[in-house]
Amino acid sequence: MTARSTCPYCGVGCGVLLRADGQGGLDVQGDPDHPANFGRLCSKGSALGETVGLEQRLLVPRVNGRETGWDDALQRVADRFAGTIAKDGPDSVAFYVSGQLLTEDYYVANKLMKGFIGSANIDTNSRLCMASSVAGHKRAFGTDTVPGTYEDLDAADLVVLVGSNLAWCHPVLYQRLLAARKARGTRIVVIDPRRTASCDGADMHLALAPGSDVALFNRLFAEICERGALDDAYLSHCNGFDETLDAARNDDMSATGLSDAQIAAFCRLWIGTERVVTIFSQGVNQSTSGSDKVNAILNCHLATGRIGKPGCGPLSVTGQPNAMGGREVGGLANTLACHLDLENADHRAAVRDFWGAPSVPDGPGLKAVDMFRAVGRGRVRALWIIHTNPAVSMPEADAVRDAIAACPFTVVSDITDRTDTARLADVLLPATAWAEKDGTVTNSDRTISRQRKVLPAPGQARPDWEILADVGRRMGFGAVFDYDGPAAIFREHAALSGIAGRFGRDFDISGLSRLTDAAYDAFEPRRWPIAQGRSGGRFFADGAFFHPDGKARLLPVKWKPPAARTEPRYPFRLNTGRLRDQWHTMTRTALSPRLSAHMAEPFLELHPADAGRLGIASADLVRVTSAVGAAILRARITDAVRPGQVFAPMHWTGETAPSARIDALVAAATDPLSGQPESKAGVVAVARYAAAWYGFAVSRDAMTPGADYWALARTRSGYRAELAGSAPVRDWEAEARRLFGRPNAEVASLLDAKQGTARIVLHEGRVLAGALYVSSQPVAVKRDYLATLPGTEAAGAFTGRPPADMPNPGPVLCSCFGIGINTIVQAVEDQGLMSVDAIGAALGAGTNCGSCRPEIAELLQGIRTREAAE
Ligand SMILES: Nc1nc2c(c(=O)[nH]1)N[C@H]1C(S)=C(S)[C@@H](COP(=O)(O)OP(=O)(O)OC[C@H]3O[C@@H](n4cnc5c(=O)[nH]c(N)nc54)[C@H](O)[C@@H]3O)O[C@H]1N2
Ligand SMILES: Nc1nc2c(c(=O)[nH]1)N[C@H]1C(S)=C(S)[C@@H](COP(=O)(O)OP(=O)(O)OC[C@H]3O[C@@H](n4cnc5c(=O)[nH]c(N)nc54)[C@H](O)[C@@H]3O)O[C@H]1N2
Ligand code: SF4
Ligand SMILES: [Mo]
Repeated sequence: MTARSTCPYCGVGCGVLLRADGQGGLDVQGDPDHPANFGRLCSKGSALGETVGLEQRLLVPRVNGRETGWDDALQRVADRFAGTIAKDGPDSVAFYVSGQLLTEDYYVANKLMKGFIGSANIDTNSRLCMASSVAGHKRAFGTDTVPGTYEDLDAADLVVLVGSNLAWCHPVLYQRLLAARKARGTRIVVIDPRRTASCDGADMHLALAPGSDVALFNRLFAEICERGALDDAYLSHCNGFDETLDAARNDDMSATGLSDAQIAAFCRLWIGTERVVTIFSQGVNQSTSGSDKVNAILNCHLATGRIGKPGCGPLSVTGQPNAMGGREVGGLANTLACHLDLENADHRAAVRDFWGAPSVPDGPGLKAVDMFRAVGRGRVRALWIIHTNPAVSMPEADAVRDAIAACPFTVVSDITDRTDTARLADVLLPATAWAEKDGTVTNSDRTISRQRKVLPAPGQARPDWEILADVGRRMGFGAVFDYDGPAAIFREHAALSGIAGRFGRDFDISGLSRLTDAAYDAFEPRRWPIAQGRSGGRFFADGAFFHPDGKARLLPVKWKPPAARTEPRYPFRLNTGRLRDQWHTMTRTALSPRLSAHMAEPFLELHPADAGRLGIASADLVRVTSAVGAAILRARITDAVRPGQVFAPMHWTGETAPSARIDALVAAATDPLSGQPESKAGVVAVARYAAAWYGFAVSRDAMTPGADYWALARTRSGYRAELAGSAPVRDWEAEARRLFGRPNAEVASLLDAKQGTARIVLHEGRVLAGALYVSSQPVAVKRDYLATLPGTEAAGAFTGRPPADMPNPGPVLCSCFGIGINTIVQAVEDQGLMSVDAIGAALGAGTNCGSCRPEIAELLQGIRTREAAE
């Protein structure tokens, strides 16, 4: 049987067709009828089937590391929370939750904390993600409303990506944009300090100075006025024009570091194109001027009336699959429920009465950064972390890790015990994973879709909503947490939104408040609002806004630099972000050999001029330090970053590369309005890491590296690891036996103490169990070939190279079909292929999800340039 469900990764919210094979396996295809993707999936969605295995799953509740039953575990949670509240008041406890929770889970968590515990100390990883967009939307529109839809991308003539690497982070939307470009010549502008895969299809890339977006959009605003491009009729629906123009004219566009000609060209294009969509994401939100950046963008759309009409508007793309749903239920510490306001006494009273709750807090609770600081200071003494991994993903991650460890009582709900956060839990609760539970999510364009259960709950795992409701009942809050399933929770949420609708709020899905269980099961994707008299569509074409006077607000904003200044001690600006084939802290994507092949190791991108000056060569390791922490990463020398700027991915953790936890380096400076941390503009020092030795290992089974630097990745035949250390190792054979956990395997080794090289191959029977290659320089072996050998009888392990007659595909570029760079280069040279499409036709590469097409294009460009030079 095939079930229609939703991909559990990014906020595009692609529909998937799931078929369980009855043996724990899952076949995953794109849903041709889902309006977000029409059948397309990216590399991560396509590889979902590789991530549903149970080997790393948490299956039984644990208290202080010992397995126990649900009754014991949840009674302890309830008693400890109740006891702490009785002694120190409701604000001595906190929940830290996630934009990956389903709406039903999120609703129950918010109701429990804000309605019944009586504190607003519930915050979410959306604080690190969407908080600045929420704040910016509310300031401009009066509510947190995303005006447009995905269809606008099909109808736009210009799409501007601001701080968004859409090609890697919302790949299916990016493919949709490229399709529109092919059909109607849509122009694309990328505004990002760094050259990304999204620049490949772009007409213009503005590599502005980090944090300077406000100055650029202020210039655009001033130009809009000077060139007479204002929409005067629409402006009658907006307040604040004069102050905004004044601020825009007086801002300093030189802060952008862009030339006058570049800025003029951008303004000409934007102003001259009526149908313009401005997509923004973390390069905007994760900044100490994040909210101002959002408003600077919204100002330009409002002043031109380019909002709410087909093909125009600002579009904040959400990161997580239910980041939008979390905003709807009011899961942030400063929001209520259904887009109602915590500060509004009428709103509070209405929600309190609806819930039958004793009281609702009248002010905001602790936002994420402050929450973990309060934990560290002992002010929050019972903490429940659900569906997120803050010991890795919060800024000042070492301090956050220490605070969680020191908290008198920490509960963690996760699907695995192998996370930096789960390892710190006093009570660890096994949750069902996405394919094992029912509920709803809302994507970036307000479309609500069902997630459907197709696999049985493994072990004792339970859905998050059920765990939360059980604790609510055990804390004595009774029948209001007696739900017989997610449909009942959804109906309650929809009914509450009807009250919000009566207060004139945007989020109203009261049309679903009487959905039967059967209708909930059969629910088709639908965009909100869903209420009498209002259904789906866009907001604001009519000029009706949600401030008390019904008007929008233009906000005077002024550029300000990032909180940390570069200085002689910390001369580099550290930018961080995402890779195409990993999801956040890798608890799911790192299980997939296909996805792990794309970039198997954490790295730091730095400019060739900086590398030269610091004596850093390609493949060296570098030590990166900031005022709050340190990391060791592989150097990737590239002119994709500007001199003085470095970039590192956020994904690696204590489980996969403990010295590469990038948030250990990031200081917790926050936007004063939104509380969102500046994750993209820290300052650091970079130096060559003086390794005494470098190692590369492949293994059939998991390895336990203990080196100063290590990074572990999955392969089809087992695992691979990069290693390095600053202290010499005396006995490499003993080290290899320990690494591979095989004290009795047969060992063949080739050691050269003078050269500092070692090759050690372990066999069991005739089968290769593991091989370790050591050198005083970065190890030069054919990694992709060696990674195929464990578990086979192949003899090539000792030389580190494939036999001459064996093809070596090289590093994987197309994850969907596992096609390596060498295969593509060979085909280009042998068959004279001249385009990405021709390569696709010949090899299949790039024809499934399309996520690798920008990289294929870059490779092709490289080959052509090389040929031209020869
Ligand atoms: N593959 C993959 N996709 C994902 C995720 C994932 O983990 N992996 N996570 C999802 C989530 S939760 C999120 S929030 C989204 C994030 O999606 P994006 O926001 O697109 O991703 P990031 O890589 O975090 O950052 C985007 C870009 O901001 C740029 N940037 C840095 N500083 C500035 C600046 O001052 N101004 C401007 N204009 N740009 C700047 C960075 O160079 C980077 O290229 O991705 C979602 N999709
Ligand atoms: N430096 C830097 N730091 C960043 C960012 C950045 O760009 N740069 N981006 C920030 C952003 S935008 C985000 S969204 C965060 C993301 O950061 P996190 O939310 O910390 O990262 P995830 O790996 O998505 O964590 C999800 C956890 O939930 C678990 N899980 C999976 N399914 C379930 C389930 O059904 N139930 C439960 N209970 N648990 C489950 C997973 O195993 C995993 O441990 O990182 C932020 N941190
Ligand atoms: S774009 Fe990829 S990760 Fe995002 S929802 Fe679609 S398939 Fe999933
Ligand atoms: Mo995010």
